[in-house]
Amino acid sequence: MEDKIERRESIDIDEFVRDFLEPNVPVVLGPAFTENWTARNEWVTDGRPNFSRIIELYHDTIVQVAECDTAFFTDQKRVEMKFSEFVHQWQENPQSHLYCKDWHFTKSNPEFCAYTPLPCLSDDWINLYCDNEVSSSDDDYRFCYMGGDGTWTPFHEDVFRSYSWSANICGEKRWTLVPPGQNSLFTDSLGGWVHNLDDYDEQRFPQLRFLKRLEFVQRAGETVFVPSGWWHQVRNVGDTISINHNWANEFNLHFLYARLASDMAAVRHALRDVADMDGFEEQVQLVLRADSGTDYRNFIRFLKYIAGLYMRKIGEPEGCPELLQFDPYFRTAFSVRRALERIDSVLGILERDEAVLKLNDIESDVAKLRLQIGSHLCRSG
Ligand SMILES: O=C(O)CCC(=O)C(=O)O
Ligand SMILES: [Fe+2]
Repeated sequence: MEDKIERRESIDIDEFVRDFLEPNVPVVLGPAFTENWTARNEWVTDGRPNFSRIIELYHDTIVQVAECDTAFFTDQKRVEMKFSEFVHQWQENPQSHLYCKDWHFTKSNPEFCAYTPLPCLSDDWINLYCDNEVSSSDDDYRFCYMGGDGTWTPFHEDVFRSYSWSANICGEKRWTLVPPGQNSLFTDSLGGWVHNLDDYDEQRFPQLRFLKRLEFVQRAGETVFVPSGWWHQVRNVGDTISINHNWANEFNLHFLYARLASDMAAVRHALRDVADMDGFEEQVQLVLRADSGTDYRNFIRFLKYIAGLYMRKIGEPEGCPELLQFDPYFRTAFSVRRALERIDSVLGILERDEAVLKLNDIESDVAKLRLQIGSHLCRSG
């Protein structure tokens, strides 16, 4: 395992797929990729946040603010407040380590276009699905993070085991990224994991010192690609603003499925004493949805939606407007086939998954979708 993060100042889509998506390894992309972003030009003056401009854009929006010094289960204590109040408290009392996180800021002011995702990071099925198929208008995976020196995010793996990318608008972040396959080193006998890699109980995590990690600094303007299943911890140096997305496509679909399946096994195990009751399978899905943010039905709906777009694209290459926003140029006929083949391969595993076999409606959905994909692939081959 290399102990240095790769950095690239320029990259095309095929190189990004070959060097980072397919092998599932991280990279830092240089500041030139974001130099034209409105956020970088309007939100920063002399390397520091331009608060009056940002408050003008978002003042009364309610944001979630973490108190970084107070752990709360696996996260930090969170409170809600107006954005302008958050900035006021941050400036008045930087030692309080308040960190505005997971803020769906594009929903707070849809007219203002702060950024455009980098081409190599824009093939994003999660936000495509949320924009077009999810009824709650709040739901997307586009976020802004803002906080002063010493604010930080505890050790975690991203939602659904998705990818993330994180672009620094100003300030610096110190990242620790942990290559997959080492969970036993940071997990205790009860399944809890370490909160802070820089300050932990050695009795509880005696193996943690053996953890292989990649440590690096992300500077203003740089974008970090975080691969699927790489746990990470992040600490801000100076006043820091960043924009990030969670995202997925055919290259990490199997990670998303594996995460869902293992979350479901855990729920099944937790509910094992009532396994005989009527409606047990539905109960498992309900708890899964509450714990993991999704369930099998939603995952299959997601696959069906994305596969539907690509099947349409095979039939009418110019005729799929939803896709244009996400892949204006790089879905060649070859990569459309690849997307469908990989969706089909996950569906093939799902077909034999215990949960699918027990939920009849899903079982027939999966079978139908596989037939449809199969016939489109035949026609296009
Ligand atoms: O910047 C942070 O504090 C956390 C970012 C993060 O966890 C991510 O981009 O996945
Ligand atoms: Fe993360």
